[in-house]
Formats: sequence, C-alpha cells, structure tokens
Amino acid sequence: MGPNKITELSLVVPMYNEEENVEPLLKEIDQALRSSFKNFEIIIIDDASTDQTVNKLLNLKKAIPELRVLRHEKNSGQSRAVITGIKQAQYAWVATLDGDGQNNPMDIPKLAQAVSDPRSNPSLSSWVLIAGHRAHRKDTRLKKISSKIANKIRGSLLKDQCPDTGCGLKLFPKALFMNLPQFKNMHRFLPALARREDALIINIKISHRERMRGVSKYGVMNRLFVGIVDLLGVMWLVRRPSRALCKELGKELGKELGKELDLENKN
Ligand SMILES: Nc1nc2c(ncn2[C@@H]2O[C@H](COP(=O)(O)OP(=O)(O)O)[C@@H](O)[C@H]2O)c(=O)[nH]1
Ligand SMILES: [Mg+2]
Repeated sequence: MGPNKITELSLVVPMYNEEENVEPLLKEIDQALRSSFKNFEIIIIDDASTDQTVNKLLNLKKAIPELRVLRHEKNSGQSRAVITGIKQAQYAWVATLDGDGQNNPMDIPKLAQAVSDPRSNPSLSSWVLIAGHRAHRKDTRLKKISSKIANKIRGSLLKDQCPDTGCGLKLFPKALFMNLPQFKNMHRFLPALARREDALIINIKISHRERMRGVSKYGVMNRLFVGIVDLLGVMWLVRRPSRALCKELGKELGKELGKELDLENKN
C-alpha cells in the first residue's frame, strides 16, 4: 500500500425508481466500505422516485448509520443527482456507483487502491480520476453495440483517455469535481472534463453484472442521440481550458512546492 491509501470516502449513488435494488445493494455497499475504509458515508440521492425507493432507504438508516438519504423534490436527472450528492460529501475523496446493482461495490476498494499509484499522488499539482472499465459488459446486444460506437466517436473527438466513460463507477477528489463545469448529462463526460483540468485518468477493469431487478431508464434514443448535442458542447469546452499555475508573491506559502503550485488549481 502506498502513502496515498484512502481511508475516508463519500460514496454517492443516484437512484430513480430502484425499490427492488435498495436492500440488496445497500447490504453489499455496507460490507464493501466497512471492510475497507476507516470512515465512510453513503449518500443516496432519490430523484423523486414514484415507487417505494425512499421508504426502503429510510428503513435501512438504523442498520446503516452511515447512510444519508437526499431527495429531489422533482425529477431532475442523473447528473443533477450526482452533483447534489457530491456537494454534500464530507470527505475529500468521492466515489460514484450506479444504483441498479450492475456495478459491484467490492470494486470500490479496488479503485481506491489505484490512487496509491505513484503517478497519481494527489498532493502534487495534477489531479487524478480513477475510472471503472466494464471489460465484460452484461447488457443487451443493442446497448453494448450502441455504447461501443458512442465510445469510439467520443474517444476520438474528446481524446479523454477513457474507454468506458459511461461506467457509473468512478473515484476522484471532491475538489476536482467542484472545479468542473456543471450541466445536464455531465456525468457521462467526467474523464474529458477532468482532462480539461489536467487530471491523470487511470482506467481500472471492473466487473459488471446484469440488471437483476427494476428497469433501465435509458434507451438508444435518449442516450445516443441526445448525446450528440452534449458531445458538441464538451468538444467546445475541452478546447477552451482555463487554468494557470499561480503563487502569491512576497508571502511565505509553506514549504511544499506542490502546495504552492496548487494555489490556483485546488482552491
Ligand atoms: N437521480 C437519477 N438517477 C437516475 C435517473 N435515471 C437513471 N438513474 C440512475 O442511474 C443509474 C443508471 O441507470 P440505468 O437505468 O441502470 O442505466 P443503464 O445501466 O445504462 O441501463 C441507476 O442507478 C439509475 O437509478 C434519473 O432520472 N435520476
Ligand atoms: Mg444500469
């Protein structure tokens, strides 16, 4: 284990009508995080579900004291849910995970372990984003094919160094996320937006499972085609980065060079 082993983590999970997944998934999350982190919290954002998602979550709060349940008054979309959750996160490192059980929570410690990679020392001036890569995706043929095409196009236009940006499992410093532009569907472009901040992207192969319960909220129409407008917007954004290394002159800023360099980027 390297010096950057993460000991505290805020996990953020968007949920919309996932009543059947709440109990099995929360049980798995609890086990995975309890065995791997000294302190953790599980922030679930219910996006105005119309089923029993919220009641089931509230029932679990006694058994899992680290569980926090946030609820949007109106359905506001998956990215907004992720933004809401991360804003509330109390720890410096945040992970995200889909709320449908398709990601395995045991992969979260695996992602956290990758932060120990010496190339990704977060105390240096560059940021890091650890991205899950669903090497063996368990989805319908149509979804797999459309995603493959979308990833190819996206990868070549954005050069985001990520083979699977749609994977819901990711880990990054909260402060990095707070530096990113926020907009609808931004959760599909996190590696490109992180690259815009000069972050290092580390892709880690993770497991993927079939959706056993509940229904998918996305089809080809509301992802691939809507995504073209988003892609154009992000293409523009990544071509207009705004960053600078800066230090305040005439002032003792502390001994570590890294801290000086980070003045602009991390505060
Ligand atoms: N907050 C919020 N979460 C959503 C919304 N739509 C989907 N999700 C969540 O996003 C995750 C991925 O959605 P899912 O339907 O499984 O997409 P798929 O795996 O690509 O078919 C799941 O946790 C969903 O509950 C939404 O409108 N709002
Ligand atoms: Mg899913």
